[in-house]
Amino acid sequence: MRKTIIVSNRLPVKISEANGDYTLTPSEGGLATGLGSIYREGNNIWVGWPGQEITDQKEQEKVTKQLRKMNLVPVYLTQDEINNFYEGFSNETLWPVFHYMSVYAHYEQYYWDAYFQVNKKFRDIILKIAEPGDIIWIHDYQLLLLPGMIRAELPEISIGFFQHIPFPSFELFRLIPWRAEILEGMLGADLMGFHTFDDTRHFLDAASRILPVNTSANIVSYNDRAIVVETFPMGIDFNKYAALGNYPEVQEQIRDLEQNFDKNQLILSIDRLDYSKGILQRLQAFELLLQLHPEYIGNAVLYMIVVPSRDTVPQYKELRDEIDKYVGNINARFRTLTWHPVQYFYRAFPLETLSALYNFAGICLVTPMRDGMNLVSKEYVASRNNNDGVLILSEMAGASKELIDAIIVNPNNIGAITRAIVDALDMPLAEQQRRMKQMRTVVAKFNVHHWVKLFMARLQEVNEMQQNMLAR
Ligand code: GDG
Repeated sequence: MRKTIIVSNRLPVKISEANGDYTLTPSEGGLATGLGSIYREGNNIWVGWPGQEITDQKEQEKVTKQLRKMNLVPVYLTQDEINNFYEGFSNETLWPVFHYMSVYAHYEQYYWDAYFQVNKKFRDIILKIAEPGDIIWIHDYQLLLLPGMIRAELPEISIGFFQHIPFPSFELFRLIPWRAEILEGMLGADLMGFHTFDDTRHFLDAASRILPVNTSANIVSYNDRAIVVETFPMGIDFNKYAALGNYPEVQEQIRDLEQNFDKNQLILSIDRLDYSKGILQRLQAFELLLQLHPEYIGNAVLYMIVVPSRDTVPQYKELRDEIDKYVGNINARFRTLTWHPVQYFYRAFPLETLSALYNFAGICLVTPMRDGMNLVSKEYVASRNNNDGVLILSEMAGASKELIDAIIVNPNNIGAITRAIVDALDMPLAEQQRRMKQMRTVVAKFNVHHWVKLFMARLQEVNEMQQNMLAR
C-alpha cells in the first residue's frame, strides 16, 4: 500500500530517561499537530532525530522499537554531528544568512561536510523504507540536500519540500560557498513550498541566477524535470487555541493574572531566544515608552517570556546576557515599590500558561527582524474569543501578509514600535473588535489542517502532471 513519509530534523516526540528506561511523550508543536492526521494513519511514518543522544546500540534498538509503535523512525546523531551539522551548518551558517543576519554566519568546510553526511544518513534510512509510489514530504533548512539525494536513487518517487524559515534575496543567498549544491539538493523535489510569495520569488530568482535552469512563472525546468515552486502560508490549530481558554486550569491562571495585572495594560511578548526575533529592539521601544509617556509608569507592564534555545551557540549566549542587562536597567530605572515594568522569564511554560496569557493580555507585541511565519501572532488571535485585544506585528514576519489588521511596524523603527504601543493602549474597543474579527476569520479558515490538505493535494497534482509528461 502506498504510504506517506514525513521527514524533519526533529521527531515530534520528547524522550526522557530514568534508570535505563526511556519514556516517550508525543510533542505538540504546530507541525506535529498539523501532520498528526497523516503520520499516525496506516503505515505512514515520520523520520527524524529523536532529540537525545543515544550511543549504545542496544539502547538504540530498544528506543527504535518503542518509536516504531508510534509510527516514528529515528535517525540517531552523534555528538559531533549535533555540533557540526545541527549547531554548525544549520544554525551558524544557514540560519543567519536566511534571516538576513549574514554577519553572524560562519562558513566552515567541516560544518558543510557534516551537513552533507547527515543528509546522507537521512537518505540511507529513507531508502530502506521507501517504495515506488510512496510520497515523501521533507521539512526545513536542516535537510536541503535530501530531496536531491533521494531523487538520484529513486528518480520517480514523489517528493515535496517545505521550508519554514525565510528564503533570502539572491544577494544574501549568493554569499554561501555551497549555494549551487544547496539549490541542486532542493530541486530534487517535485513541489517546493514557502510561507510567503517573497520567499518563493527569492528562491526562483536564486535558482535562475546560480544554476543553468529555465524558470517560467513558478516552474523551474531542471534535469528534464519540472519543479513547481509555490506559496503555502502555514496555519495553526485554531480550534485548539480557541477552546483552551475554557479549560478550568487556564481559567484559574487567568484569575491569578487578574489579581496582579490590569489586562488593558499588559503587553505580552513570547519568543524562543533568537537574534532574529528582535527582543532587544522591543525592550528599547518599551523603555522609550516609559521615557516619553510617564503616565504609563506604574501602569503598563511588558510580560516577556523568552524560551531557552541554542544557548551553546556563542551569539545566543551573548544575546541572553544582553537581554538580562537591558531588563535589569529598565527595571532599576523605572520600578516603583509596587510595580515592575518588565516581567521577564527565561524558561518554557506549559501550553495552559501560554493560553492564559494569550487570553488575558490586551496587547501582544511580536516584532521579529525576520520570521518565516511566526505562529505566536496567530495563536494570540485564535485565543481572543471575545474579539478584543490588539496585535502589534512586524512587517518582516510572514504572518504580516495575512494578518493585515494588526498594527504593522518596521522592527528597526524603535519610535514606530513605541507609537504602536501607545496606539494599542488607546485603541477603542470597537476598533479592536473590528480588527480582531477580521484576523480571526483568516486564522480560522487558513488553519494548519487546511495547509496540510492544500500541500498534499498540490503534490498529488504535480505528480500526475509529471507522470503525463513522462508518458508523452
Ligand atoms: C519556525 C520558523 C515559523 C513558545 N514558547 C513556549 C511555547 N512556544 C511555542 C509557540 C509557538 C512556537 O513555540 C514558536 O513558533 P514560531 O513560529 O514563533 O517560531 P519558530 O520556533 O522559530 O519556528 C517560524 C515556524 O517554524 C512554523 O513554520 O512560523 O517563522 O522560525 O507555537 O506557542 N510552547 C510552550 N511553552 C512555551 O514557553 N509549550
